[in-house]
Parts: sequence; C-alpha cells; structure tokens
Amino acid sequence: MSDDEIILSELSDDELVLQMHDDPYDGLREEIEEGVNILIARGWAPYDALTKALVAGMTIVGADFRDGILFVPEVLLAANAMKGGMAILKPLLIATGAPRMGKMVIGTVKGDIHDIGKNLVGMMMEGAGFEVRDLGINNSVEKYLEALEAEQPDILGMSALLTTTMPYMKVVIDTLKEKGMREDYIVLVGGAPLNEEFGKAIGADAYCRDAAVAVETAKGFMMRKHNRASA
Ligand code: B1M
Repeated sequence: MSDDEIILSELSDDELVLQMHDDPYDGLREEIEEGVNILIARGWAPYDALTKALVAGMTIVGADFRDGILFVPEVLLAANAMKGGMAILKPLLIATGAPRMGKMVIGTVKGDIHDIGKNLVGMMMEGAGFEVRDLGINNSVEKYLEALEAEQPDILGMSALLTTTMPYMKVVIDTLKEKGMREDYIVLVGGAPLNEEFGKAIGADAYCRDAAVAVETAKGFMMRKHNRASA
C-alpha cells in the first residue's frame, strides 16, 4: 500500500503513532492534525498524544537535522506540522488543568527563534493551572524586565536552544541582581543544550529538562513560597 492510500482511522494505535512519527519529517500538518484528533477520539490523554506521537516525531527530525540529512526548510515544515497538533491539544491540556497555581512569564532569549519547546512548556504550565504570559522569541533583557514589571509574575521562565544564546540567560539574571529584583522571582531555565550545572552556574533557581519537569519544579517552588508566606 502506498502512503497515499493509508487511511489513518483504520490503523491500530501503535501503527497510527508510528505513522505520526514520520509526519513531521514529511511536513504533513493535516495528517498530524487528523492523527491527533483520532487519538483523542480513541480516549488518549492529551499529554500522551503530545509526548508519544508529536514530541517523539520531532525528535527524529532533530537527529537528522543534526546529522545534515534535513535542512532548515524541511525543519520549518516539521515545526509547522508539530504546531498544528499542538494547537488541537492546547485547549485540552488546559481544560484538564487544576486551580490557579501562580503566574509565569516565559520567553526565548535574544538571538534565538526556537519556540516549540517553550510553547510546550507554556501549554503544560497552563494545563497545570498557571497563568502564562508568553513573550515569544528573541527577547532582550529590556523586554523581560518590562514584562516582569507589567505582569508581576511568580516565575520567570527562559528558553534557549543554541549554545550561542544560552549565555544570554546569565545577562538577564545578572541584570535582575543589579536592580535588586532577583529575589522577587523564581527563575527557571530550559532548552536542549542546557544542563543542571549550567543552571546553577548562571544563578537560576532550577534547570528543567522538559515541560513535565518544568511543571513539577514550578509547583514545588510555589508550594514553598506559599508555606513561607503563611509561616
Ligand atoms: Co534549530 N538548532 N537552528 N531550528 N533546531 C537546533 C537547536 C540544533 C541542536 C540542531 C542541530 O544542529 N543538531 C542546532 C543548535 C546547535 C547548537 O547550538 N549547539 C540548531 C541550529 C544550529 C539552528 C540554526 C543556527 C540553523 C541555521 O540557520 N543554520 C538556526 C538558528 C536560528 C536562531 O534561533 N537564531 C536554527 C533554526 C531552526 C528552525 C527555524 C528551522 C527550527 C525552529 C522552529 C521553531 O522553533 N519555531 C529549528 C528546529 C526545529 C530545531 C530542532 C530540530 C528541534 C527543536 C525543537 O523544537 N525540539 C533542534 C534539534 C534538537 O533540539 N534536537 C535544533 C522539540 C522541543 C519539544 O524540544 O526545544 O528541547 P526542546 O524543548 C524541550 C526542553 O528542552 C524543555 O522543555 C521542552 C519540552 O519538553 N525546555 C524548557 C525548552 N525550553 C524550556 C524553557 C523552560 C523549561 C523547559 O523554562 C522554564
């Protein structure tokens, strides 16, 4: 059977998920959207559809981009397909969420236009009951400061996907220190090239490996903040 003849709704869950792993690679946004809708209609939890079908497919794209098999235009199409699936899952993830936990301002740092991971973190935080103000990509220290003043969040989240842009997180944190604002916020950082050691070295409160860890870490910090306030 050729790819054209595949009827997604006739595939088993395992076959469908395998097919969806190939879809970002081929930039097939509509097929990803259809696949997500089928999984949800079959009773899949939105989080499982996100991680097992979408993120896993994007990981394959990432490996081939790294190895020089795929190039920027193909990766842009893959990102577009991924975003189609995420747009369906976002309201579902939010609907399964809990009571309001706190507020987060999140953005990708200056010089960096990667936003898929950051968007995922924002979605998962909203799903967990956080109010999220997303600053988008390429944020200068001034933009972060402006948003912190305007939004008065509990948490500042920063994302960086490039080894050349991750040091900018330290610029933001150092500026907060200089202005005597550092202790006003819980600062969480994430992105593929970071690690825990880097998070500590730049003075963040925590490095978050993925969106689920970001949610758990944020909840933990908020609990401690509330406990301190009521002590
Ligand atoms: Co780019 N890119 N890219 N890219 N890209 C990487 C990052 C790269 C590792 C690919 C590679 O070579 N192997 C490489 C960086 C190498 C390095 O720095 N050492 C790279 C490069 C080199 C580039 C360009 C320079 C390529 C070029 O132009 N020659 C260029 C840079 C542009 C710029 O930013 N100035 C570029 C461009 C692009 C596209 C535009 C084509 C596209 C981005 C589209 C978009 O985001 N809208 C793109 C993509 C898609 C990737 C890869 C393939 C996938 C990234 C992704 O979306 N992953 C990536 C390869 C890879 O990472 N394996 C790559 C899926 C996402 C769910 O994971 O983003 O890691 P991730 O997010 C996770 C966690 O990291 C964490 O939670 C998320 C969800 O679980 N997390 C946080 C992320 N942010 C967080 C913030 C938090 C907490 C957790 O705050 C609290």
